[in-house]
Amino acid sequence: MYAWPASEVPALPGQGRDLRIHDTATGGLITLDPGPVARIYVCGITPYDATHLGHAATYNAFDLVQRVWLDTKRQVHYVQNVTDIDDPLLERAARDDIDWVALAEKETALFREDMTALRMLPPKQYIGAVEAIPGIVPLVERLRDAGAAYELEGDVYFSVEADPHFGKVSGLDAAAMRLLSAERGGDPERPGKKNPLDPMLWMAAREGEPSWDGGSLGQGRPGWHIECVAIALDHLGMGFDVQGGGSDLAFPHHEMGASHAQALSGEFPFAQAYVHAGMVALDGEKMSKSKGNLVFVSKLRRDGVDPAAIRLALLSHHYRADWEWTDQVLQDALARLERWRAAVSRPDGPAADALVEEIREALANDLDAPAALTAVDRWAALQQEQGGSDEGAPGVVSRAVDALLGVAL
Ligand code: 5CA
Ligand code: ZN
Repeated sequence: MYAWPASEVPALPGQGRDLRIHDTATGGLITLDPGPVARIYVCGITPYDATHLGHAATYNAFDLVQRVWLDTKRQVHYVQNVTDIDDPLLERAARDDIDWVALAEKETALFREDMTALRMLPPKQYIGAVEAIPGIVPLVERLRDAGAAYELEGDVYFSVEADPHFGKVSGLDAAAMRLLSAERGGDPERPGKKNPLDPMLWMAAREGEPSWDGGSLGQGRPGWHIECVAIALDHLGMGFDVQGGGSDLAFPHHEMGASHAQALSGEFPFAQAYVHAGMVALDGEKMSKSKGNLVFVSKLRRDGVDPAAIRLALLSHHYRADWEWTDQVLQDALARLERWRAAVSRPDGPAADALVEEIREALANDLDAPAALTAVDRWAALQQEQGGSDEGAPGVVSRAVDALLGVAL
């Protein structure tokens, strides 16, 4: 699948810092040590509805990871998927009496436009679940042949016991896992499973649902976790630097994905760090397509809201915090954007080298975007109150804000 166009990332004087980031598996901050090509996999959307601000906040966090790495003069190998076949997509298509393929294409196209408008750097590979099926089937066959998967009435399940490291991503106990599994696409109540937590790898064709040739697995479609594993292993390999997504993916999705990959390869870990963004809420509840309490990026854009202000609104919260979208959040971002634009539109200003270092330091410290915004606020206030005589400074600030925060002034 094609992704979306990259906005330019201006070069900055000096050199960025290595990223220290919170890893869900160890429960603390770790300093990543990527090679010359840093590798990141970020879980993509299930395209049955438009991109809401919760999605945008999560992709914003991982866009910052990319920008910090680029600033250290590394290349970034970024891979993202699109879950373009799954139950919610089929259910929504049936509800609205439309073709599920057309629905997925329409919402994926809108997502690309939203990402472009928000200046999110695109993945190098943007891969749909459907196009990944030929790579998924042999992985499921291998797991089955190694005894790490078993058949139940034509469906194939992964046996969580096959991975000695199972549980290390989320650190949850069995009872908590069972609750979340039921909530998030698992089927712990199904009779006949070896362990109630075992997730599906391959679902045998169901009457009236789309299915694909699964070789020795028979006609069917892939489970959710193996989709991301197949795509990540194909393009990044084991031990890549960051596995990213919202905190609702830590269990079961990233836990199961890590176990699939570790059972397949015999290696540990699947990813060096599991990084999770907090949940954005509206009216006191997590914004979610199933609840329908959504603010869409595309709707704000249609209403004429500058995407740079939407981005500033996202940046004004730490990525790990759960926070609430309110109109005030957007009003504050619009006011900030106006102040910053006024400050950089002058021909000269207060020296900016220290500011660039402050933004770098803030982002390298577990992506502390709010601290970076405060630093720019201070420079803009100084500009407003005292001005300055450094001719290059406004240009340096607008390039730094673009390169490191993805905000075009
Ligand atoms: N296709 C799968 C991942 S393989 C999926 O979870 N799709 S999604 O469309 O439901 O979510 C896409 C991303 O947005 C995920 O990382 C998810 O954790 C994140 N996300 C969903 N809702 C919110 C929210 N309210 N706040 C923050 N992030 C969210
Ligand atoms: Zn995923």
